[in-house]
Amino acid sequence: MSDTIFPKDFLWGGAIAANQVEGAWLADGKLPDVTDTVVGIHSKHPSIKWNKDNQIWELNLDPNTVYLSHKAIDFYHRFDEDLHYMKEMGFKAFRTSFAWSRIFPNGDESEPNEKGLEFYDKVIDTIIKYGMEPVITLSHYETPFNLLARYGGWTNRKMIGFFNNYSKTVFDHFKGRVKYWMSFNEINNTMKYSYVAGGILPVPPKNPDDPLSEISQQDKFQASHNMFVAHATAIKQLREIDPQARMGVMCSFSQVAVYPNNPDPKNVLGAYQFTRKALFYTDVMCRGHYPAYIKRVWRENNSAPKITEGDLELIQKYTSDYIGFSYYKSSLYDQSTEMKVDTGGAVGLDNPYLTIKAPKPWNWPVDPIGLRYVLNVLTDRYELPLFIVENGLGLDEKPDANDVIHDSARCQYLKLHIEQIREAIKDGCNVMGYLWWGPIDLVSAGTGEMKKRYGFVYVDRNNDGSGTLQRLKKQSFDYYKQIIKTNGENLDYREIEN
Ligand code: BGP
Repeated sequence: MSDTIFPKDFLWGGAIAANQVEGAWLADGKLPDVTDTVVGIHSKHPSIKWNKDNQIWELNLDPNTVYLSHKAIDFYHRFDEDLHYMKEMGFKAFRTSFAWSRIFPNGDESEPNEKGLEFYDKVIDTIIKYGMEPVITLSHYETPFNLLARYGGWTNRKMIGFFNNYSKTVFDHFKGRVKYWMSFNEINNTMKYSYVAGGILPVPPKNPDDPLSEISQQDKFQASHNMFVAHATAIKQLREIDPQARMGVMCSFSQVAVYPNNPDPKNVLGAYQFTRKALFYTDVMCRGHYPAYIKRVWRENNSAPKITEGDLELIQKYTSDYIGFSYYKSSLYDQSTEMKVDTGGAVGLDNPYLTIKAPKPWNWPVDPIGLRYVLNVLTDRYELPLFIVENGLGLDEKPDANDVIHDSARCQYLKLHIEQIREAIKDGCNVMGYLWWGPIDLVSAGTGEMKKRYGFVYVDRNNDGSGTLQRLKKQSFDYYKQIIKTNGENLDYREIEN
């Protein structure tokens, strides 16, 4: 046992996203969103086709492809049972997203789909009934497809109005019930996953067979700018409608734990510049202005966004209340190798100092100290409350003959990361909470598969779409329960394994 470090009101819990769990992709008036058109956000060719006559994109599903997210784990019909598992573990907070296109199916309606609101009434009320604080993402890669198909998505300034009609509707509707909001999941992924995260699609396309290749740097900065304005406007709305509530930014900050490969100054500077690609987003959304370094990028690449009068004042005035972020892994930068990104952060060279074996086939390196590093960088730069809204380990696992799922690797991952959060709190970081990514198995965002399982609860569904959808607790279930019960004090998991 070590000292009690975690504050009494620390928000222990877990996080999921509508599109990765709900299924029921066309139920009760919902229409497709951008994620419904792909199998994983790494996909470069969405299932869509250009209709020249009507000048609009249409869905073009491949009958031989399994789009697992369309049915997902059927949370839409099983949310009570699933949330009950979270209650059993003692969760204090539960994060999910609203599927924007359940509430505004086409995205450009003026009135919401009542059935969509009714569904989230039930979900929110159940979360609260089970003693958890709801944490809601307004769009977790879930822009209504019609907004891309017809308007080109976030490069179009009209998107600000559509989004803020949606945000105002849900703020009014859930006032007093939802305290923690975030606007766009991993908004910094707009640069790399411009279609799914950035919600950008050229209309009309120059090359209808490969529209994503047409998205320019300027498009990405324009989409980001429009999202900044929409985020700031949402904060303004929230402060008027529900002053007790808080709006956070949400970024993928594994991309901040980027280490230089060696002391070569070019690598040190290069690694730092790489982290700024992610920090740029919080610089704008938390400090309230565009940082100087980005203006050089705009100048040299001719990629400056069009900024409308009043935008900068709005961004300056309405900054985020807290920083929500995901952290999965660190990466190693060397100027000789091109850095890539995936849903877990950045991908560079292998780091020989990381000794825990990265689970295959995904090979995401395990680096708990990287989390402490990120927490400290963010504290130094912003001095804002920090909310770890995603951290987790995906494993390919199956129940044994006795229906037991041995996941000590997950327990170890949890233990090591919580130890580092404890250190960061001692360092002086203001950490509000810790949400495990995927407390129940769900569809992977990156690859669209079921095989990459994050849950404390197993779901019987496979990559080919087969499975009974039956739920089963894994060994880590009791371990996380113990951690929460002791407020992060008892991290011993040997007993649980036996
Ligand atoms: C983050 C996303 C999540 C989630 C997680 C793990 O980028 O916000 O939606 O899925 O990554 O990634 P993956 O599902 O690809 O393993």
